[in-house]
Amino acid sequence: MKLILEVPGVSCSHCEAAVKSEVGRVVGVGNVDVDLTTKLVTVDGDHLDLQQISAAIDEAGYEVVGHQEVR
Ligand SMILES: [Cu+2]
Repeated sequence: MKLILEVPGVSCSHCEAAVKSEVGRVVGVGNVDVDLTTKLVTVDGDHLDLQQISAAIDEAGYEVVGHQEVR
């Protein structure tokens, strides 16, 4: 499955690295893509937990303002 999260706070490669690092530690996460233009974080993996992923993004210092799940 895939989770697409709206994270308006990401603005540069440092933000991208911070988000990828924190989200990458969440169980089940395979790939993490951060689009700095659209401000969308796309997470691929198995049995992804939205709460855990949101918490990881929060931990990195950013806020999730919306999400979409693609199966
Ligand atoms: Cu930045």
